[in-house]
Amino acid sequence: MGLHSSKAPSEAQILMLGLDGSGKSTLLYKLKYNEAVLTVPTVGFNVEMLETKDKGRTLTVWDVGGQLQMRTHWKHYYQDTSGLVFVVDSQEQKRFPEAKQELEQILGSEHLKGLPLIVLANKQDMLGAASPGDIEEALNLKQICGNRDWFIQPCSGKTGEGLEDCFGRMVCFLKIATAKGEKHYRNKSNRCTGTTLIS
Ligand SMILES: Nc1nc2c(ncn2[C@@H]2O[C@H](COP(=O)(O)OP(=O)(O)OP(=O)(O)O)[C@@H](O)[C@H]2O)c(=O)[nH]1
Ligand SMILES: [Mg+2]
Repeated sequence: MGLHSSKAPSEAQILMLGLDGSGKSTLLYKLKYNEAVLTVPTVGFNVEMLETKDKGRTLTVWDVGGQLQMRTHWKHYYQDTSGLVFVVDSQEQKRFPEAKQELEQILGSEHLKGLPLIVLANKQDMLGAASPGDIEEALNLKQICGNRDWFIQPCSGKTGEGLEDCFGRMVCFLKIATAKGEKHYRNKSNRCTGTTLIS
């Protein structure tokens, strides 16, 4: 689903990417079922529909495997995406350069130009987890995000903390884009406080 229509879409596709082991599947199932699911590395994708408390609006979240051999397939999921979530393992600081490189490549895609981005600083429950500020700097977010709406959200797929805020904020970003009737919009991040909860 694109964002060209002036009518608010009731369903939007969200693409969730990130390095292998960053916690994408864990947080998706925590959010959807409020359960700690024992995950295995995703070969292919998982997809779940999340209902929001916003007049029947739903988000279809695609969680695509992040192993090296899976990353070449990421581009096949770009086409109908309305918003991006990029998950970072906050504890694995030695992989921040790799995460930065992958995110930079994703954001360079023409299909994803101008789409809102939320970076999830996951595994905040772990000792030694980098702060969102440190991750923002390590990934050089201000520069690589350009004019798109973006936000970095601390969270834990284990405890569930921060997950509803993330997708609530995404709903808000999508509404702003729809209201404007355009795919490219800028500097409105401060209007989204992430209060729309996912049920
Ligand atoms: N402590 C802690 N562990 C987490 C958290 N999120 C995920 N994990 C663990 O991290 C490991 C990898 O999680 P996955 O959800 O499989 O990671 P993924 O990003 O889906 O990995 P791929 O499918 O290979 O791309 C698992 O052992 C999870 O239990 C978290 O917030 N805190
Ligand atoms: Mg997975």
